[in-house]
Amino acid sequence: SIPKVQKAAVIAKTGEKVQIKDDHPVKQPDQLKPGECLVRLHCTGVCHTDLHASLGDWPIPPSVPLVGGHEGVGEVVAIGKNTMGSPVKVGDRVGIKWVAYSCLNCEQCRKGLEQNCADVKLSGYTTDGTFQQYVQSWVNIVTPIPEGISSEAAASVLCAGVTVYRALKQAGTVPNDWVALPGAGGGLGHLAVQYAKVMGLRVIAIDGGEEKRRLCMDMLGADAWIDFTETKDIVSEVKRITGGRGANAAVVTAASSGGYTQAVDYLREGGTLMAVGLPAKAQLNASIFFTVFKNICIRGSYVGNRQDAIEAVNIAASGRVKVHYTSKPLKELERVYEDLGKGKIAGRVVLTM
Ligand code: 8ID
Ligand code: ZN
Repeated sequence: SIPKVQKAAVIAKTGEKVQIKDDHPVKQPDQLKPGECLVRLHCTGVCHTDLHASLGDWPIPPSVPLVGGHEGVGEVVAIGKNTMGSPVKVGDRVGIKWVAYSCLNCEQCRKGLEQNCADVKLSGYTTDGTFQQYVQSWVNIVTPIPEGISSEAAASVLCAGVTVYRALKQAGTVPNDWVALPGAGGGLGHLAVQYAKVMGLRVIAIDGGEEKRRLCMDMLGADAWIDFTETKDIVSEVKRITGGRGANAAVVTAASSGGYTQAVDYLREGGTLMAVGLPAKAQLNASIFFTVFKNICIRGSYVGNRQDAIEAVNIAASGRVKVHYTSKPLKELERVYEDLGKGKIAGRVVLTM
């Protein structure tokens, strides 16, 4: 009972509006190759990356025509014939993340850098993603979703959660350290606030506007707030909050280069700048002198591997990290992009199918 056609949000060419179709083909079970599966989606988060894909504003262009989306949760409805040793079976609930496929056998995969696999396929970028009712995926790559968390609550953990969880793991902090989070009120950032608290860190949330302040301070338990739209000197504000010493780490999830600008200056000696946000054509501007003199580590962090996904999802399922989301129907996608572009979304939007 797999339908032949489905609802899908399709970008014909980058820079064009998404078209909502109701006659988009569904890959049929007998078309699945060994190792492939078909997932009927319950819902999908909308990441700022999907907006970058639709605009085509990154140095590496997406494949078009494209169905975007990479924060999906649904259930396996078919597995390709002759699939050996599948870790999932029909009926299992699974998540679709940014890394749709990696070979698991190349040097980078063996090192755990599945996102840098030479044959990687990216959901909603180089292969069709989750802005549709049925998505084709791979049994070894989907993320099992435990009980105790709804599909809508789990969806944005698959990209936003995994990404900030891994970046925080790599930030070289110890409990009670201060972490600054530019972008704290957005999709990635609001989960970073919570994973940072789970790791025992003290959080300086940096973002703009009253709604995001309330989210970070009253609902997520950040320790301090800086409004980047009002504060003239963010560096001295971070120093004041940290008793003059500066933050031990910064995890930048801002989708603009502005969020990066002062980080090297407000980090204390030995501090780490984790680059996560991906403003389209920006350069990282940092003082070489102070990067050296203060022993600053600048490090990029790009989504996460299967293990990062399982860890991030399990923490969310334990109830210690909650996605703050608004549900909308798939047909609202274009309007969600407009709001994301204007920085108007606190937390996440999750689309229902
Ligand atoms: O693997 C990765 N590294 C990865 C994974 C997923 C997403 C990277 N990303 C990238 C996205 O492509 C995007 O560029 O991270 C960025 C943030 O994604 P998002 O969290 O989905 O976007 P959002 O919900 O729009 O949140 C961004 C927040 O940044 C704030 C905005 O107000 C918004 O709340 N912000 C901006 I724009 N400029 C700021 C500044 N100068 C700022 N906050 C503080 N200071
Ligand atoms: Zn994403």
